Amino acid sequence: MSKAQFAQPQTPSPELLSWVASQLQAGCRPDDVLAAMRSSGWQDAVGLKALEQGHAHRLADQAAASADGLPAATPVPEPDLKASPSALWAGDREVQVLMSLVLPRVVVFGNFLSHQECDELVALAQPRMARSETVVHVTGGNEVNEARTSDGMFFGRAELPLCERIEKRIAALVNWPEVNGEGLQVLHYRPGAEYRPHHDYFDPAQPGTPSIVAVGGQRVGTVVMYLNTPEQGGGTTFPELGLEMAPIKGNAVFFSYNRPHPSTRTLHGGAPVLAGEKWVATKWLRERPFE
Ligand code: PD2
Ligand code: ZN
Repeated sequence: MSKAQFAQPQTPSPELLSWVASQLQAGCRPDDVLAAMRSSGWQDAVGLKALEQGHAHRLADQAAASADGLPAATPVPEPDLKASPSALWAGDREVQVLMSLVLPRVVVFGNFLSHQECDELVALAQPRMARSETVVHVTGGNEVNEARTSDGMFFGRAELPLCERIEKRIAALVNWPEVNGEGLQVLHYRPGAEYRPHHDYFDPAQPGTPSIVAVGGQRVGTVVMYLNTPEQGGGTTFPELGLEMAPIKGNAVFFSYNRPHPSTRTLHGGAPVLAGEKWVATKWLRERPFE
């Protein structure tokens, strides 16, 4: 390829615009954002255009949100996809970027966990499994619920070296402090079990929510990691997007939500397992340190 071809004018990609918007939302200085784009190979003219568009988008979003009475937007975890990489270094492992959607932000990662890590996590969780409970937003407590017919358990954050390793990997991959997260949750679905569509943030209209978010603030992102490959069914679905993630052992899906509101279009569920069984680990990321 000739030098002239390298010097072709670039246009900002959707991934670049999304990354710029997230950096501005997180309070980064425009000069620093521009420098980061330059070091990823983007021309300054493109970087400036992306900054301008990202800033305009953020102002429009803020204005629309306050006009509609929506909760304020908060910074969210964000993988660095500004140069559209096919793989990312997650601190101790290379992870593939298999699919990404900008709005809502959904990213599918391949090779996130090794098969050995998946098997170890299942073996460590198995003795502690109990029928899953969901948070009752009215009271802030937990109860068994027909919407979630899996069994589950929670590890404490960094409870075991394996948990800590996975938590560090997530933190590195989505650029979010390790302490701003709940411990890993492991879920086991038998044939017919499902997790009906829901949002992972806590509904601000429910009386129990202030006590739930008093420590750590709202949930702002989710990573669902597939610990096995069910024979049939068990995908993670986003009904508003017409999107279904195949549950493949070792892969993970990440999505974020910048305000606790359905406008984030992050309604998602675990489709019924039709044959075989399904194991997942979920990590919920919080606004602030969860401790
Ligand atoms: O197991 C899943 O696919 C799934 C789907 C929706 C898990 C969760 N939500 C969750 O743990 O929040
Ligand atoms: Zn969920």
